Amino acid sequence: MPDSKFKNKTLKIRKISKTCVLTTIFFLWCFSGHAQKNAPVPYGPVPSENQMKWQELQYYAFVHLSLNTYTDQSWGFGNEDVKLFNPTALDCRQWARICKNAGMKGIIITAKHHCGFCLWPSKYTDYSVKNAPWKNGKGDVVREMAEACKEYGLKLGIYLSPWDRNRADYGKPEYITYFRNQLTELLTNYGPIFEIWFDGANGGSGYYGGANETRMIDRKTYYDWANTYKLVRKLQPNIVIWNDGGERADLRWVGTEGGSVGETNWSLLNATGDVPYDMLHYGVENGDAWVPAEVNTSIRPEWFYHRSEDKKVKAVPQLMDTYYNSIGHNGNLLLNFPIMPNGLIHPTDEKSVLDFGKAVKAAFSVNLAKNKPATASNVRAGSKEFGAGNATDDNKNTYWATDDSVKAASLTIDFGTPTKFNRFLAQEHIQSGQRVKAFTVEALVNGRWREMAKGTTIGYKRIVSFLTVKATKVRLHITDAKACLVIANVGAYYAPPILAAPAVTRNQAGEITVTPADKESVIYYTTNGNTPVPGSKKYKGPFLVDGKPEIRAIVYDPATHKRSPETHEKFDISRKSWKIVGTDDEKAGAILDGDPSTAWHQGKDKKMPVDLVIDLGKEESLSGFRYLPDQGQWGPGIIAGYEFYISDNATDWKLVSHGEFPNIKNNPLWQTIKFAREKARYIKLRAVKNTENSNEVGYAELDIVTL
Ligand code: FUL
Repeated sequence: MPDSKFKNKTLKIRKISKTCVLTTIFFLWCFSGHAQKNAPVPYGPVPSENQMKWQELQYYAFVHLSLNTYTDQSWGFGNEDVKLFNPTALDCRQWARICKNAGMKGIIITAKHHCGFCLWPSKYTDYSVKNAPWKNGKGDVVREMAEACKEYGLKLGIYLSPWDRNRADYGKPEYITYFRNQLTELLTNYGPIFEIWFDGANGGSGYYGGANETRMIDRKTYYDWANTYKLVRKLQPNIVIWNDGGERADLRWVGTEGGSVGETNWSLLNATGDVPYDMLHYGVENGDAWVPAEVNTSIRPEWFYHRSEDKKVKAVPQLMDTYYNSIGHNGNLLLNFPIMPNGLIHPTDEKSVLDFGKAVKAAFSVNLAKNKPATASNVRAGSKEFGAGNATDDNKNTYWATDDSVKAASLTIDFGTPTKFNRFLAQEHIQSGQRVKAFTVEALVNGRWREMAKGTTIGYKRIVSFLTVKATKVRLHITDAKACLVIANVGAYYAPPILAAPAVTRNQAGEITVTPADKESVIYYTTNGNTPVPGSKKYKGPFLVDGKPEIRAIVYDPATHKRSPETHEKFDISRKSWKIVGTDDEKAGAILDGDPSTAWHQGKDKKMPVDLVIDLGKEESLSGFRYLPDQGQWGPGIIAGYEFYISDNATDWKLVSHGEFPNIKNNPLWQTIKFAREKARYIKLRAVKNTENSNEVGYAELDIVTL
């Protein structure tokens, strides 16, 4: 881990020496003899060899399997019965086959989640597969995973939760010995491990050997990370360490499990000090340590399998968005599969990820800029060795570089004939440091340059998207950088339209809006329950429907006659006559506007509990309520603990439901709570706790269930 200046210097020196050797060989082979002294000196922190190899993996899988799989929980308490674990059809080869076919390079398995249950027969606890009915206690999921990875040429990674809600000694020094013993087992007995994942969720309530209490630890000091890291690196010298919280590791979390890292994304952090959300999400421009971003997200809303999510598997458009927002934003993508209780990946998840792989291939297998003539406004020392052609030669070890004094320059690629494209990709030679701060992409159309996109950082890989353009040339114009430019690769691509099921929303007035994923397509819809086909009503803009409407819509590409899967939305009663009681803040309307991207907040000036009262306008027959937290990233005020009341007169309230929204902090999606049917005119959602233990409460939407 580049956790000290000393280490950084060592890495730089090592890197410089490596570059020197390679350049000398290259130079002796083809040119004269002074290239080496002209190569740009690495600027700022650079990746270690392990980080570099990791960065090149780009895309790999997470698998979540534990006792939670059998209890329908997000987090086990630690007292769940080991006898529940029985994945009768478990087939790690199925997981590996799917991952391989999807284009992934490795799999990280949850060897132990927060509940403490071990997927391998650890000799340090009874809370493991060895006491489960699966394979009569003779099974070892980690072993089967390791063998399957080997067979399919995938790398193996391990998730080991530092927090253990089962252990009686959690919170005491003895637990650290236990934790390290387990680490030693995992890092010794299963071959090469490419990544170790130390989850940041730490301390809280738990079983703790029967104590059933809350135990807090100091996540910076309790695990003595420095020595734990030493052990990890001794056992697996080629590993990279992921750690959210505690001591800085090789890789960083991006502050969200939603599947994106900032458009500006520096692979740098400071080696010491706190790392608030914006540093995680955007990196630190002048950070003194190389700590690149790994975007972890699940193919379903939750990490563990829940049957209720079988219809919520992310489809190609969402996964493509994730792709552009992770790999396209200088991050690596870690995509999770929740394993079913029978031990397999669900067929819907399989189809989705394979379709996603095909869509990535369709978009990025033909680089229209490859080997095309390229020129640059400045070339380092005027030397061919650093010429523009190095960025289009399909060799990531050669690069276009500018003179030391030149931090803004352009690179032009000549397609030769008018060429259709809608994506542009650029890569810095990050072994020389991350430098670019701002750039634009321009296309030459009918003799005039048109700006197609602009961006900030580039890093290992940056992809920008724009509407399809037909142009004879494309130009990458870097307008600002920390030091001279070192660009290893550029690419221009034509990504065919993705025919995704469109989004259908309804505002408070009852107006329906249909939004396609791809602006370049046509929408057909029905409101009478019939299947939409080309020839049904063509969507021209928002329209009004009364009652509890059923909207079915598709997206259509007239060029190929292909159509998207259908969106089928059944809305509950209209919220037209609803009123938010007790506030005259106009912005409160965001709660009822049907738009998940707008939100209202209250509570800053109050103390928990914070109430939201709504007058439904007339008595309704209720069987539940739905809450969508603020989908924004800044202080969303997510309700964690709630009480839900109903009333006829807004004075006498009856409590009909209360509890916690599990894992809502990391997965702030729609929460649907059902209760025994009741009649009422007023509803009250009382926030008793938010995820940050502050008083702020945010709401994107609130709805009721009458169906
Ligand atoms: C989170 C955990 O709490 C989730 O359960 C999941 O394992 C995810 C990958 O990390 O912090």
